[in-house]
Amino acid sequence: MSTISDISQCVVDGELDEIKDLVQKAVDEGADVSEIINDGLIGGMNIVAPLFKSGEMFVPEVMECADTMNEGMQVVKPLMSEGDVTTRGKVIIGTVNGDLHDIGKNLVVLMMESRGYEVIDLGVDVKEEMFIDAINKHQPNIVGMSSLLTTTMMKIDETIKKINEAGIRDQVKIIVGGAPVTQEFADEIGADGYSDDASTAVEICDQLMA
Ligand code: B1M
Repeated sequence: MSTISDISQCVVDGELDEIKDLVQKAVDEGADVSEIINDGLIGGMNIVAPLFKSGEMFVPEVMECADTMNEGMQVVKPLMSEGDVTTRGKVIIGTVNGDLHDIGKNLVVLMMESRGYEVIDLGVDVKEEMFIDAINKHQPNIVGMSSLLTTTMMKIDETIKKINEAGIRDQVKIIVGGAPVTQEFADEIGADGYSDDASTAVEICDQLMA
């Protein structure tokens, strides 16, 4: 097995203690930084994503894989130049106003970053105006909103209405998700995409970007 596939396997296995040495080994062997990132580190997460989707991997394991990928990135980050990672598009994402749940949203962020999206994570309890300010500032292709409470679900609707009122709705595609959110609700409030899991969220983004 090559060092690159060892790196990818190391991410899949979530071997946090081993990844830095392996990435350094690949660097010492003269591997391209882009190859280490895209085929090794991101490659590993690309194996993890469908396993998570099919229920063969669970949240804590996926978190370990992501931590391992991020740890490996620390070695190559200082060596990176423009073009080493292909950017698929820019996404801003947040958990809506009044809602502090971020485990699912963080998984979505992780999967998006692993797929090559530039993600600006606004965090939790993101007020409607903060989404609007972020759209104006970062000019994203996609806006993602997460909600875990039936009470905050309506904040997604309110945020979309405010984005409409601000006259910037046609600048972005909107994807929504979170445990109480359904496809019917997404359609009702005029979102462009909905997903009930992190892997499908990325597939929806790919479709929205096509
Ligand atoms: Co709270 N909580 N919680 N909670 N919490 C729930 C959601 C609840 C269902 C528990 C219950 O009562 N059975 C319930 C909501 C009931 C309802 O509204 N119908 C609830 C409640 C009531 C509350 C509080 C009000 C409790 C209280 O204080 N009385 C309070 C509210 C605080 C607030 O937000 N203002 C509260 C607080 C908390 C903690 C802080 C303790 C903690 C959150 C910690 C954190 O996130 N950092 C917490 C937790 C952990 C949960 C449960 C147990 C787990 C949620 C979770 O992380 N799931 C949850 C019960 C449950 O779901 N079984 C519960 C794992 C995660 C991977 O799944 O978030 O669904 P999920 O994300 C998935 C998909 O939904 C999707 O992809 C993800 C990955 O596959 N997805 C997206 C998510 N966002 C997406 C966005 C997308 C696309 C897909 O596009 C943008």
